[in-house]
Amino acid sequence: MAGLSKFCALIGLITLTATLVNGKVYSGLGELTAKDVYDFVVVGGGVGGSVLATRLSENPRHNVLLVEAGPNNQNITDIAVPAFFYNINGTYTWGHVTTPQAGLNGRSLPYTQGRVLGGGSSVNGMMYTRGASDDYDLWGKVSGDRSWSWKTLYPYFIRNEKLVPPPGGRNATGEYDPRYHGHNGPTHVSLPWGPPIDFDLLSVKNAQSSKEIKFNLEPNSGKPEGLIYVQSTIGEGERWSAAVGFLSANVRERPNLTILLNTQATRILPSSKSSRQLDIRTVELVPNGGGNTTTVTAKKELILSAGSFGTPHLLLNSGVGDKKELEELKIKSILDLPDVGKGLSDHLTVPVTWSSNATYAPVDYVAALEEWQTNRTGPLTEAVGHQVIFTRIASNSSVFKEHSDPASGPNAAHIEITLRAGSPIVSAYIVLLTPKSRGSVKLRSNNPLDKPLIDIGFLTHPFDLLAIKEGVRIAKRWYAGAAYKGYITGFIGPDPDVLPEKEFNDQLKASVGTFWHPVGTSSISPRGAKHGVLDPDLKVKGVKGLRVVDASAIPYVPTAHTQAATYVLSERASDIIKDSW
Ligand SMILES: Cc1cc2nc3c(=O)[nH]c(=O)nc-3n(C[C@H](O)[C@H](O)[C@H](O)COP(=O)(O)OP(=O)(O)OC[C@H]3O[C@@H](n4cnc5c(N)ncnc54)[C@H](O)[C@@H]3O)c2cc1C
Ligand SMILES: *[C@@H]1O[C@H](CO)[C@@H](O)[C@H](O)[C@H]1NC(C)=O
Ligand SMILES: *[C@@H]1O[C@H](CO)[C@@H](O)[C@H](O)[C@H]1NC(C)=O
Ligand SMILES: *[C@@H]1O[C@H](CO)[C@@H](O)[C@H](O)[C@H]1NC(C)=O
Ligand SMILES: *[C@@H]1O[C@H](CO)[C@@H](O)[C@H](O)[C@H]1NC(C)=O
Ligand SMILES: *[C@@H]1O[C@H](CO)[C@@H](O)[C@H](O)[C@H]1NC(C)=O
Ligand SMILES: *[C@@H]1O[C@H](CO)[C@@H](O)[C@H](O)[C@H]1NC(C)=O
Ligand SMILES: *[C@@H]1O[C@H](CO)[C@@H](O)[C@H](O)[C@H]1NC(C)=O
Ligand SMILES: CC(=O)N[C@H]1CO[C@H](CO)[C@@H](O)[C@@H]1O
Repeated sequence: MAGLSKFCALIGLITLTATLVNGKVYSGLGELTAKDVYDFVVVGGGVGGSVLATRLSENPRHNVLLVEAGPNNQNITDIAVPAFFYNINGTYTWGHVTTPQAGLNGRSLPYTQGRVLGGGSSVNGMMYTRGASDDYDLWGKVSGDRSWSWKTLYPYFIRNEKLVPPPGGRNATGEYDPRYHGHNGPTHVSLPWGPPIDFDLLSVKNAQSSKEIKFNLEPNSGKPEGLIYVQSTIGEGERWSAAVGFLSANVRERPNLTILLNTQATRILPSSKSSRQLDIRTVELVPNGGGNTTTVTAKKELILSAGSFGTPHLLLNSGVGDKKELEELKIKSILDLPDVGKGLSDHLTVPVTWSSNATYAPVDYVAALEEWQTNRTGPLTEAVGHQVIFTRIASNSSVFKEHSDPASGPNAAHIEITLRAGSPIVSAYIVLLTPKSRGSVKLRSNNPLDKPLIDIGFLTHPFDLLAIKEGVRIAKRWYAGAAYKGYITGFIGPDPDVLPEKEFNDQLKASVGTFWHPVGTSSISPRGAKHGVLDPDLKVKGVKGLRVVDASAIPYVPTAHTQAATYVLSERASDIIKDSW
């Protein structure tokens, strides 16, 4: 409780009113003046928040404040260089660690989340995958509002994207289908700098003889199944985050947009007592590292875009959540919404390896960094391998005798397999795209500056272990293909068909990780439903003035990496909000 009393002692409320407007980037709360007044206040400058702040301030009548807990994203080499994705340190992340995982023999996992302008898109692996059309149609089904669907969101994918040539400008014809891409949007997407190497060509050859996995020219058509070339949010040889693409220099100069960095939102508060409906447009802010709090009230709407952990954390701290659970922590309930923080859905992954007979010259990092600095080309413009596989578990698999198929539909893959050349080891991540396990985000205490309790719930549903085993078997069959003869010399494992079951399961549980795709912690549900957190227009149920626009609104994790889904959700949300004012 020491933290709490310290926090309370620092509270000295300053309330901001009045009317002067000037677009700025403030590096701390001290620079915000009591004269500033905003129509919209957006909390969290990640994917959702960057899109919203930019789109809403396109209307010169709207004055927007974007609040971000972390620092600016600009001029940071570890962020800008795609290959340095693995180096990004705690300066730009939250340092979360999960609770001990019941499904993983009690192991806790470190859980990276961006804490910098651009949020996840400033620290992520940059893969650009929309997922299956069925994933988006499922949003419509579970929210009772068919205006969420692949068909209605498709124009937003196009509006969001600018397909650009690979770094260095090589011709990537034959690795994608330009018909499915946008060419004028803020988010740059490209094929890899390097042309297909021998390893990639072997994969294409293997797909020609595989009955199970065929080459698919375009993963982002809504039908991603097959062997595909990776597309990434990389432009001009640099990471193209939401902060780069949306919060560009021009946008930062808009008089109607203020970006407030290094400032954490701690609570949201009711704004008017006279309103019959609970009206929440006020946010309490604290400088990064502590200090006096300030409140800001949006004239029109407060929008939470703090991500799948940050958004439920903020709602719960404010008394919006399960009343009983909050009262146990001595937090006054202002709205009983039991599903806040529940329904967390994420992608688990397990690494497996093969021995290989190939030889590759290692990257010369000194030369590569010089090339990147001089020309924005070279191996450092790539973060992951050139190809992945999206595949389904066969419908006659024994897994489906015991469990119903969780896939959103026939276009959705159950398993992703990453492909990456290596010598003398070829490794792959097997990813379960359709988990049945669910986790939660809860509070550790009533101190809003304490980190939340993040329980990712991995392998708590028996389907997931069986399904990931099937994924390992699919990968084994793939590398046993004729094209790899003399290249792949053996499966190292862990092998579910060789190890005793318990031994395999224990090895798997010891190595399971996340692909960092949490969603569903403040999910949309039908208007009037008792379950869920948001109405289909992303308004918090029963509240006036408050919406959530980030990955936490997505009810089930798409069968893809989640930034593209978050981009389209936010693009459409910006139109919904603009149209309502
Ligand atoms: C390591 C990693 C690798 C990934 N790889 C990929 C990939 O290759 N491809 C892909 O498609 N997706 C990937 N993702 C996922 C993708 O980045 C996320 O789905 C996406 O960023 C979600 O957007 P969001 O707006 O919901 O949240 P975020 O982008 O996380 O933004 C939330 C923002 O809110 C801020 N915030 C939180 N709480 C507060 C608060 N109280 N006050 C003020 N600000 C706050 C945070 O600092 C952050 O900037 C990866 C994610 C990670 C972490
Ligand atoms: C980033 O670097 C460029 C070029 O050196 C400089 O013009 C710009 O002011 C820097 N921006 C920030 C935010 O430091
Ligand atoms: C993290 O990396 C940045 C450069 O990106 C560096 O300035 C900072 O000192 C590093 N912090 C730690 C704790 O290593
Ligand atoms: C790229 O290559 C394709 C065929 O490989 C060719 O048809 C096309 O003209 C090339 N494009 C450019 C811009 O050179
Ligand atoms: C906090 O507010 C108090 C009272 O207004 C003031 O004396 C103190 O200097 C402030 N502290 C900081 C860190 O600004
Ligand atoms: C940069 O590109 C130019 C032109 O292609 C080339 O001559 C030069 O060697 C490159 N520099 C580095 C450091 O790779
Ligand atoms: C599933 O069907 C395929 C043919 O479509 C067959 O090769 C395979 O053995 C079957 N698997 C099981 C578990 O029945
Ligand atoms: C490894 O490669 C060499 C040369 O390509 C080949 O002669 C040898 O048979 C390969 N070994 C295996 C185990 O496939
Ligand atoms: C609300 C507000 O401040 N609107 C201003 C936004 O910026 C334009 C110029 O781009 C001004 O004309 C508006 O007054």
